[in-house]
Amino acid sequence: MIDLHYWPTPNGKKVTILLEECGMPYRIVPCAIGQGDQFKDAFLEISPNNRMPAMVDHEPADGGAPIALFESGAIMMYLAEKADAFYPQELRARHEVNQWLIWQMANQGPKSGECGHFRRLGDSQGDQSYAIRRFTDEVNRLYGVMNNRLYDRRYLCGDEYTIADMISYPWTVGWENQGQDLAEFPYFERWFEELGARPGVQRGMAAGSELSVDYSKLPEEEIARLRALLYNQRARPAPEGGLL
Ligand SMILES: N[C@@H](CCC(=O)N[C@@H](CS)C(=O)NCC(=O)O)C(=O)O
Repeated sequence: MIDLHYWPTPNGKKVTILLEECGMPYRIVPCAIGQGDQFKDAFLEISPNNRMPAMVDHEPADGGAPIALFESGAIMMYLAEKADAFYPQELRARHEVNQWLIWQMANQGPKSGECGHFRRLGDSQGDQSYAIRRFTDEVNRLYGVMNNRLYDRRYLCGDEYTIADMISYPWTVGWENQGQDLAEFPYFERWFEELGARPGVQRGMAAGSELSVDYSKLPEEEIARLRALLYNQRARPAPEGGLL
């Protein structure tokens, strides 16, 4: 059984899409990031970056001790390899998928996250217009990268639907809040509609939706509490007595 430490955000939904597409049994272990579960010692043991998703596979293929992983890209490569699905075996095809998966992890995910952060922030922390323009433009550039890629390919890596598509989808669902216009990206839109119609994608996107919180409806003091917890995080001190 797979334990998925999860909260229903785009980074979490990448993994539930894959699990649903593979029909792989899993258990959601809620990691309530608004309540600080990501800073608890037991969670940090499996995810030292204090971010979810994280995963524990209690039945790894080698029959050994459970395997714990953090970083959605690493989790997806692991699960797709285990299922032998959506991840081609052939050398060139596999590395093409790796390349686009890492593109997502290094570009589309972080830039979309910052875009959402600054667009939601408003003026409470001073003038954000440069940051909003910077990240809205970067996200626009990245939609363009996908649009050009999909101009003559059905999926990001060719004719086959792979984990590179699944990992890129959840961050695009909020295109409107990212200040984008899909009319600018017709080849991307064709892909977006096709993926959105897949039952596995729909189940993955809906996973854990009962946990969702509508932040826009929270009282001001609750929003201030969340900001104090989630924003401006700094290094956690290492314990005394380590290797020097
Ligand atoms: N690169 C990581 C990013 C994960 C990430 O940023 N997760 C967010 C939720 S989408 C989180 O756990 N935030 C907790 C926090 O900010 O303290 C991945 O793809 O797994």
